[in-house]
Amino acid sequence: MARALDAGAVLAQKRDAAARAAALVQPGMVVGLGSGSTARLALEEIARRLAEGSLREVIGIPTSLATAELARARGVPLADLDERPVVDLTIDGADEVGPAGQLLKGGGGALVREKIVAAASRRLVIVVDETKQVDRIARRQPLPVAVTAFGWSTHLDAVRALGGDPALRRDAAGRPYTTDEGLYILDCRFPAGIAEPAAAERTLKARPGVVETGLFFGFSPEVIVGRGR
Ligand code: A5P
Repeated sequence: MARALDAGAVLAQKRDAAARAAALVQPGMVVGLGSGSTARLALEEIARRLAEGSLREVIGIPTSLATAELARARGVPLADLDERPVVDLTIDGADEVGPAGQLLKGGGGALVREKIVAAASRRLVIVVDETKQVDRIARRQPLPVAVTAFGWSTHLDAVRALGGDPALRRDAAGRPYTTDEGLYILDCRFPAGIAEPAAAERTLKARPGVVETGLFFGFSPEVIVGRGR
């Protein structure tokens, strides 16, 4: 189990992981730009290297509208997957890193685009602080499940049958939160984690209306755990 870290130490580790990942970006690469606070730090570092001239001709593939907006603000050239369907390297964060490179993602709501970009990537680099490491996936963070707004509540009993406690994600005004694709998210708590995540993924993905889950398997990610303090 990860030790508790104060906010300053967490930020220092995120910065370290982001900088080490950004250093992997080479001139001419198509780079998947992840979402969340750690991926944002990596994007800032890539933008800094482009601005100072130590990096050039990079094309970013953003995994969310928020990341696209930040990249544009920092002058990072962008394309979409229809223009550049093969991504050389994606740098993204994660909410949990479990055994054998299992990932839990989607705390920021970008799981659908993140998974599509990860699947299109030759290399997936995940940047985390040490608190994200778990011995069983979904033990600490709820599993986000992106579903169509139509019929969203039909999935609640299926999540409960898996041992989860689902809750519809809401925005600050109490309205259902919607993803960049206009989907709803069910945040599913599993008090003891998910013992058989691959089976849970199959069960959930088989349901009409379930678009994606935050379980990322089979991507062979290179996980960079930040160092410091
Ligand atoms: C976004 O939807 C998520 O998958 C993020 O990658 C994840 O929440 C990690 O975010 P932080 O780096 O902010 O912890």
